[in-house]
Amino acid sequence: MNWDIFCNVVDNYGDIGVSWRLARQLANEYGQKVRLWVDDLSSFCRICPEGEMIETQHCRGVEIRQWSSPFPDVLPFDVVIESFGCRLPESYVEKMAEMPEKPIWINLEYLSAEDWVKDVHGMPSPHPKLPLMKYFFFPGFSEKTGGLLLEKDLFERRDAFDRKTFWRKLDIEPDQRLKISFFCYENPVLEPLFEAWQEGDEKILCLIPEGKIASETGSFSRGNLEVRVIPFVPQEEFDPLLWACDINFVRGEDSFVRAQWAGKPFVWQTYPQEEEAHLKKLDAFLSLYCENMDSSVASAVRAMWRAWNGNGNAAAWRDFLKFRAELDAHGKSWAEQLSGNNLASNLLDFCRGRR
Ligand code: TRH
Repeated sequence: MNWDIFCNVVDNYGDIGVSWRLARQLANEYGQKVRLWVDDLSSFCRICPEGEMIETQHCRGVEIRQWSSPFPDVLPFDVVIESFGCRLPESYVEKMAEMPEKPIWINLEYLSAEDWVKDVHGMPSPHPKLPLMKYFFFPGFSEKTGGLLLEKDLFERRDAFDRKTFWRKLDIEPDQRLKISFFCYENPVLEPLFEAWQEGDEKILCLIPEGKIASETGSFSRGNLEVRVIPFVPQEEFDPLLWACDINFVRGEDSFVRAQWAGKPFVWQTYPQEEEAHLKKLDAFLSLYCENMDSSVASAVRAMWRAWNGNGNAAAWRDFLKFRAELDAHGKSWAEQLSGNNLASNLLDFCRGRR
């Protein structure tokens, strides 16, 4: 099939991160023809540096088109994905309605572990005026959802990964220090967390990818903590950083999923939303993730994650560290458990079944 994926970059890299990952996977693993429409090419170029600020280009087997206004006069493809409910151009929707065989229109939704997701995943919604049907496709953690984006060979590459070579390339000694990758939003408890680390018993190397937070903290050494700013890498090179580190701080949606595939202890900062909806998402995920954990480990994880997403708490950090070995083992089986529900292949089956 031919796929049009639309991406409206709201902020950060999550919208383009998910759209780009899906586009690459459909094209390169499933042999699909994919055209990705992006309204902000500069964010695209950040996660795919070979990209250029031009109207049409091809990168990694995907056609990238600038989503401009007025929208170009093109014929819609077999499957049309609007990622995260971005509104499609009116003229394009009208063309969809004129096609003899109507395209399959999918709204690829945000990821959430909340229970209601399984009830709405796959739901159809007829267009109020035109002869078109849109389907809601929800990624998620349970079997009744659309699953998660996972490349075929990811676990194989992860398990064959050579940490030492990775550290040397970054010009970092593969020493005994605890290595933490640190991808986060602005956070009032960041300073107290750094203070706890600098005064803690363990030597820590905290790696912050270039960006807003890194430009505020810069690189420094204080007590047992060294903070080092590292380059922002192309999307494919983000996984190895997570595999190499002992603990990963992640955020948003895509890096959150990647940390789970890495199978390491991790801490998630949710994307802040109105009326604290993000805290509901946090708790819903914690309920699933902690379900089969020993109760003391589960309490430590809950306390740490809530501290990082709210009030801060040095004791929570110390407890979290104590359970590293347990969390490592849990991370591996959690990744295994989730890996059976693959979003790209579910999406293909969903669309094939509707043609
Ligand atoms: O950038 P984000 O905060 O994106 C957010 C969320 O997706 C949120 O749900 C959404 O509503 C909002 O954007 C608009 O975090 P996320 O989702 O983890 O995306 C980051 C992407 O950046 C991910 O694909 C990994 C990639 N990345 C790199 O390619 N190189 C890097 O060096 C780093 C640190 C990240």
